[in-house]
This record gives sequence, C-alpha cells and structure tokens, in this order.
Amino acid sequence: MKTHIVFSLIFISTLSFSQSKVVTTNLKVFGNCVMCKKRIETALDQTGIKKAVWDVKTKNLEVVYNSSKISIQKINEILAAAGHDTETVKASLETYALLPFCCLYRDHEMKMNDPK
Ligand SMILES: [Cu+2]
Repeated sequence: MKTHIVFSLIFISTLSFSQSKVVTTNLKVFGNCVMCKKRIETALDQTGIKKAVWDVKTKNLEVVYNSSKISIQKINEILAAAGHDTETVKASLETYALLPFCCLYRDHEMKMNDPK
C-alpha cells in the first residue's frame, strides 16, 4: 500500500512536469548598444517566445519561451542570423559585416556612459 502511494506521487509529479512547457532561461548574447538591444529583442518576436529582454551592460538575455513551440537551439540560431553571437551559435561573417559600426562588438566595445 505504501509503495502504491509512492508510485502514484511519482506519476503525478512526472505528469505535471511534462505539462509545464514555459521555460525561463538566461543566455549570453554579444552586442554593444541600444541598437543591438532593439535588434535582438525584435528578432525574438516569434511564435513561442513570450518574453525577451537583453541587457546592454551584462549581455544577458532573459528569454521566456514555450519549449513545445521553439527550442533553445532555434533561439540561438535566430540571434546568430540577426548578427549576434551566442555562446553556442556564431553569426556568419557576412551577417556580422552588415551591422552598423557601433554594433561591431567583435572589433570594439562601446564605451558606456556610466555615471558613478
Ligand atoms: Cu548595437
């Protein structure tokens, strides 16, 4: 009887786990400025992505997505296609070269006005 209850609990928790498909994750996306921010967040305006917020200073992207509709690999590919490297997918040289000068994060880092 006790064993039966334990198995039921495992079954219920597995069931609820497989139903929660909304995932929040943070990934590093390379970029420089507010134009990059706009480009990154606009690129991620896709079906399955509920929220995408990129921080200019930390290069951190917080993304909330539905894992049954889009994969993290696909998200990385979208970012690379927009010209922004991630830790797993790099933008092609051709795509990178199309970015405006201020956004060329591989060649220089933009000086941020950082009032102390
Ligand atoms: Cu930029």
